[in-house]
Amino acid sequence: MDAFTPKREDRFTFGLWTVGWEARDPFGDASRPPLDPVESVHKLAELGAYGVTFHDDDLLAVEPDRERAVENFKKALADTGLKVPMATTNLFTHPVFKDGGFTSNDRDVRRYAIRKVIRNVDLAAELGATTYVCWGGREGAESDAAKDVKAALSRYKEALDILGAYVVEKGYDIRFAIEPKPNEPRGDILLPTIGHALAFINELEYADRVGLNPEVGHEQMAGLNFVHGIAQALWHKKLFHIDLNGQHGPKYDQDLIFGHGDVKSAFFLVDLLENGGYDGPRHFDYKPLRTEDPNDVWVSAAANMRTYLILKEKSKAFRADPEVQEALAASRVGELAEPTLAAGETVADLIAEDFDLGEAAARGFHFSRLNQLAIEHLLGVRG
Ligand SMILES: [Mn+2]
Repeated sequence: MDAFTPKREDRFTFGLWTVGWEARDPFGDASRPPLDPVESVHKLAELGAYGVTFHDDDLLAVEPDRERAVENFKKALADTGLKVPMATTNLFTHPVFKDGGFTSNDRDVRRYAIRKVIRNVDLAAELGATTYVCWGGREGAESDAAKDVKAALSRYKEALDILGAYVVEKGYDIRFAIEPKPNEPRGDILLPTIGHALAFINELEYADRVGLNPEVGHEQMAGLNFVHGIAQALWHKKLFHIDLNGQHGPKYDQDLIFGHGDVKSAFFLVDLLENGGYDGPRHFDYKPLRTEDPNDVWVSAAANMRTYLILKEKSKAFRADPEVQEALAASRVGELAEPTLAAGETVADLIAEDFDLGEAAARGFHFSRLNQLAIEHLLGVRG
């Protein structure tokens, strides 16, 4: 036990599919045996997690009978006190979804996909989940001739409108969260980034019930700044949930332990989540490396939470450092929060203003010093 030992109130959650990943990849078979969700619930509770999340199919890892699998899962939750804040649907593993779920060209498949979601939404509501994630991993194409993207977006909207109406009619306290991803498993996936998804949500019937579940690695696969994406999602009040993990730039989806990819981005992300108004669970969507044995899986799960808590401590020390506060002021970071026009000022006042262009252009912003202070906190030589 030390300062970085997770507690329930830290609200760390894990997908059953993370620790339960058997490590099958496109080039190799499983390197670990299936894991009983009951065991995952107990182990994660021991490690200090707050909750678990699941796809409908995750519950069937070792017990093919759905009713019995759900009973076993409920008992494990009751025995440990773990919560289920979020659930989601697997619309990607079964070959029937090879051209997508909500946006498959095959109308029968689209109808089946919506039924499959609804069945698990009922279970999610029963277990107390308030967020329902929609990751459209197979909603996409490899050929621009093969997909009418405008029609696909209409069908995507139709599915979310149907699901929105369903939860309203049932009186469920559930909001939907779209998870953007640029590619993999499809060559190109619809709603590839946070920005695309935010624009799409505006067109939905139940737009107030639909937000985002952005994932670190997914934005970084597109070469985008995840911290900026999260800040914009917060600005739109659409950060309903988050998937924390690690990624090394634009390549295949690595799903590394949180902080084991771009650690500087992870530092600023934790700083933003802790100070930027996000109050949802800190959810890890990572994959234990394929090289790891069943015991290593739990070492890797604990590493996610420990890294988050270390970065949270680093962020606090960074904010409290008088030299950082001075550097922030010298860089005019706080000045950006000040409206560009003063109260009562008019555009005419603005137009009439005298301005020394040369003097303003010569002012430095001193960002290098500020960034170095962040790096030094992160590297542990300050605070
Ligand atoms: Mn991922």
